Amino acid sequence: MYLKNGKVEFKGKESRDPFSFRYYDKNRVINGRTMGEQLRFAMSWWHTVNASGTDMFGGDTMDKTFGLSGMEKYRAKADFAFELMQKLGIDYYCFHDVDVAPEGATLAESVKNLEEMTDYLLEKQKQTGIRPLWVTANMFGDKKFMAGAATSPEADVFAVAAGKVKAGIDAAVKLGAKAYVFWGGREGYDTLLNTDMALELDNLGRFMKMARDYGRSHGFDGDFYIEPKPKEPTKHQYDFDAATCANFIRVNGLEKDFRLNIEANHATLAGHTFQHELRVAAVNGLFGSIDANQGDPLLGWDTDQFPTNVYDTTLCMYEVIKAGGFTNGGLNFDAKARRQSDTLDDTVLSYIAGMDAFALGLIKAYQIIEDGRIEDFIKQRYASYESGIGRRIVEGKETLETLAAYAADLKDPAPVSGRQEYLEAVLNDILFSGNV
Ligand code: XLS
Ligand code: CA
Ligand code: CA
Repeated sequence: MYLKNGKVEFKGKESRDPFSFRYYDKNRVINGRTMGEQLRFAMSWWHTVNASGTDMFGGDTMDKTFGLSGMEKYRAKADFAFELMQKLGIDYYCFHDVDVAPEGATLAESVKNLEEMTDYLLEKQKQTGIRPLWVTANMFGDKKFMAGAATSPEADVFAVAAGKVKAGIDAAVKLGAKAYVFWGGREGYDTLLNTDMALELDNLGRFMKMARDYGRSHGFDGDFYIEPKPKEPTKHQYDFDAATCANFIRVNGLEKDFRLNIEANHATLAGHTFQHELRVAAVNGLFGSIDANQGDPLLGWDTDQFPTNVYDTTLCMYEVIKAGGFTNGGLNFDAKARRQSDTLDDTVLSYIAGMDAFALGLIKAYQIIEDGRIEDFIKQRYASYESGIGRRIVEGKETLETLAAYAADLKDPAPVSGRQEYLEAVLNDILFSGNV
């Protein structure tokens, strides 16, 4: 197995060594900061360390048990995870509570297992300098959460979920994570015939406020993220998309503490582009972190594939740069190797593909900005708001009456071409010519 023998090195774009980076050069400085600092790659524990190829029609194609069971198995998985991250030069990881430690029969037992395993993780962190990008709790897998966690009709389920989040925040503080994620697994509904939507939404708000209050009074100074997703597993998830989450955050007064974790595959499930969701987060002041993956437009469910589409990674990094870059967030590969890519070598190759696609995206995103044709076009397109009547509109100095008087004798204002095809050609030009 490759992993046993080598470390993945940057060898440049001429390299034909499949186990090398062709674009990701961790220490290369672009615009004043290294690629590593700007991309902040993270490994997703659930896919990389646990997912074993199961789908609706068949069982495992990969064995990730290391021939062990119980806590021993979880320690072996942690050893594997840290070895993989070191070989790839990845500095962060993301996990759900039950990814790293087995669930017990009661909340107390589960928390004990988690504490034991986070002791182990902390040791490995000290040896390697790797730490979590974010932590979360799985509140969707177990049967008790079949009707939701914070939005469950059962108050006892709400209480267990609260206990899991408390333990998750404690783990985040202990391991030095600067973010805690809420993906509303089953926080939604399948039919309104059995659902009190108003109570469920209020309870979800109450739950988030409890998490914030607990975190802020127990040493958690990072970000809370909500991760939008429109459907799957429920038919309608409350955190449908970035705009819906922005409204939820404001309605509940959480905007000081909460931001968004945007996942590419979830954006497309919502009928949006990845870039759209990132832009909505940014214009609302809620850009936080990214789950880096891609869906398959022909399949239409949450396939969580490794991101290899360079158009998407470029436009993503363009949005990240325009939003000021990551602070506590980063690029978490919420992605799994395909069922037929069933060897550990495939896992390594998948990460290389995703990391290189984002490195190239970062390089190309800066080239879009330096090239200037797209940016200048947009500036020019809105130039009428920089002086005269446009400027007065923007400054709030006009009213419907003053504008009606101004417009009364105007001839039909001439619309200006949006030049979409030209701009798409410019993007191609930047992507397929020039240096890397
Ligand atoms: C599922 C989500 C999940 C979150 C973390 O679709 O992507 O993996 O990222 O709970
Ligand atoms: Ca995700
Ligand atoms: Ca997903």
